[in-house]
Amino acid sequence: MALSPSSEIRMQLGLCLLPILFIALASTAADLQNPDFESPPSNLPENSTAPFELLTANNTIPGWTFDGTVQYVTAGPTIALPGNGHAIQLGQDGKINQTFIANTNTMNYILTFTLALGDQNCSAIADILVSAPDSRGVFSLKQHYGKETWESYGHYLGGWRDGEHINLVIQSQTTEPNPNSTCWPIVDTLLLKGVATLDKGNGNLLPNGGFESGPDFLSNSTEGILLDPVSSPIQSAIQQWSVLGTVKYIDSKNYFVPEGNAAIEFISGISTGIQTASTLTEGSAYNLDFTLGDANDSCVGTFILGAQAGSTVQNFTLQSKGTGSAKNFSMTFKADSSVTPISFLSYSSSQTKDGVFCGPVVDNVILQASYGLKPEIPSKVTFCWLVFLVAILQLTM
Ligand SMILES: *[C@@H]1O[C@H](CO)[C@@H](O)[C@H](O)[C@H]1NC(C)=O
Ligand SMILES: *[C@@H]1O[C@H](CO)[C@@H](O)[C@H](O)[C@H]1NC(C)=O
Ligand SMILES: *[C@@H]1O[C@H](CO)[C@@H](O)[C@H](O)[C@H]1NC(C)=O
Ligand SMILES: *[C@@H]1O[C@H](CO)[C@@H](O)[C@H](O)[C@H]1NC(C)=O
Ligand SMILES: *[C@@H]1O[C@H](CO)[C@@H](O)[C@H](O)[C@H]1NC(C)=O
Ligand SMILES: *[C@@H]1O[C@H](CO)[C@@H](O)[C@H](O)[C@H]1NC(C)=O
Ligand SMILES: *[C@@H]1O[C@H](CO)[C@@H](O)[C@H](O)[C@H]1NC(C)=O
Ligand SMILES: *[C@@H]1O[C@H](CO)[C@@H](O)[C@H](O)[C@H]1NC(C)=O
Ligand SMILES: *[C@@H]1O[C@H](CO)[C@@H](O)[C@H](O)[C@H]1NC(C)=O
Ligand SMILES: [Ca+2]
Repeated sequence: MALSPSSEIRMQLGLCLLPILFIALASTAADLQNPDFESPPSNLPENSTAPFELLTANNTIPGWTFDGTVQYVTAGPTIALPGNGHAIQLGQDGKINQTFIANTNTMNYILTFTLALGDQNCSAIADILVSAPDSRGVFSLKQHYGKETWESYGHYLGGWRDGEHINLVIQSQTTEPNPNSTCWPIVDTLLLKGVATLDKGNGNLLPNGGFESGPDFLSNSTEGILLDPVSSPIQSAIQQWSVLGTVKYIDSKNYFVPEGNAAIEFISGISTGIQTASTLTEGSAYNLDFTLGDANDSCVGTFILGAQAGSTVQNFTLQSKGTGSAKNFSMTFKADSSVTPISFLSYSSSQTKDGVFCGPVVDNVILQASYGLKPEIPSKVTFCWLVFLVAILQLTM
């Protein structure tokens, strides 16, 4: 099933890449202070080599306020961290917080952070609650997907106006009564990314169809970023897509990515997927094009991917050798309602020889009206400037 989209649009898109790149650079967020805890707390015992230092009223963590049982962690033989440096363990009622100021150029904030466990010998694992005004997310390391003892997560934090003071609070949470038999989570390397509200208008009816707008990647990590289930496409770390099961946001630096810098790998087995919705003209025909691939992460097997648009459902298959492959597919459907849900679901469950959970990669999702002829579009230059101006308007709103 070959993809045959208008090459005219492709060319137009190529011409637009420059202004889009500029916008991406313009939308970096207000940074967090001491996001990786490499600036040590004040008044630590001199020359300490202990992996855990309990912080007291005599200590302060640069950039952060803390409360409850909080320990300063130094990576070593027993505790691995992504940057091999320092982190914070949130024990019983442990809590840290920092206030950042939302800035002009961005509307939505996406957080990347890493969780590790200091002790594997426990009957219960405490959760981490990440909260900000009108926003909360609960995470835990109960399920490991990767090969490291830590995992990085992406989380949609919220959207705020210029100048608003946002108090980011991270705290431990458990129902286990005995703190001694609880494994307390360690938090490290927080990255805050601001993204402008996305818009369609580049020949694709789906915003973020290439998954380029998502959480920031850690410079030192080869592990990708986990995205837990999220039912709202608005409150999703991959903007405009809700998540079913757990998916991995993968970067082209460490994985095979079919298009651009990022793609989605469905890792948590059967019924893992992503979903969005588009307002279409009822009764009209549309093409849904996408790339199905493998991430070059030794994930061998038969990948079966179900694509659904409204009531049209079709399965697509890829034989993966796990060495980085991609195939373009296309599905034509008639919109049976104006708001049409569009989803991709995995029907396969895979693990590498090392026990790393893996699966099909989806990227480059393009939804277009199916005229059989090329759609009418303005001249190249006008088209690019329109994309650019719309984006600028969004940024300055
Ligand atoms: C800490 O180490 C420095 C040099 O490494 C040494 O001069 C100092 O006496 C040590 N302090 C303590 C309390 O051991
Ligand atoms: C804080 O430091 C003072 C002086 O070194 C000490 O007397 C006190 O016990 C310390 N407080 C805590 C909570 O560790
Ligand atoms: C990346 O890792 C190297 C070696 O482990 C370390 O020296 C460096 O500080 C790390 N960089 C960051 C940004 O964590
Ligand atoms: C942490 O939150 C408290 C209120 O709960 C606030 O007073 C304090 O300033 C916050 N700390 C930082 C560093 O923002
Ligand atoms: C793990 O916990 C059990 C029961 O509390 C204890 O007997 C054992 O010594 C612990 N092992 C380690 C390595 O701490
Ligand atoms: C937890 O352990 C500490 C020392 O290891 C002990 O003093 C305390 O009583 C224990 N708490 C509970 C609830 O078992
Ligand atoms: C797609 O494949 C799955 C698993 O083999 C099957 O359960 C489902 O019915 C198939 N759907 C279609 C539309 O063929
Ligand atoms: C897959 O990864 C290997 C290194 O692990 C690399 O040499 C190869 O070029 C990659 N293949 C693709 C298609 O990216
Ligand atoms: C899939 O289509 C994209 C354009 O949408 C193209 O750039 C890419 O080369 C195609 N990939 C394959 C494997 O055919
Ligand atoms: Ca992409």
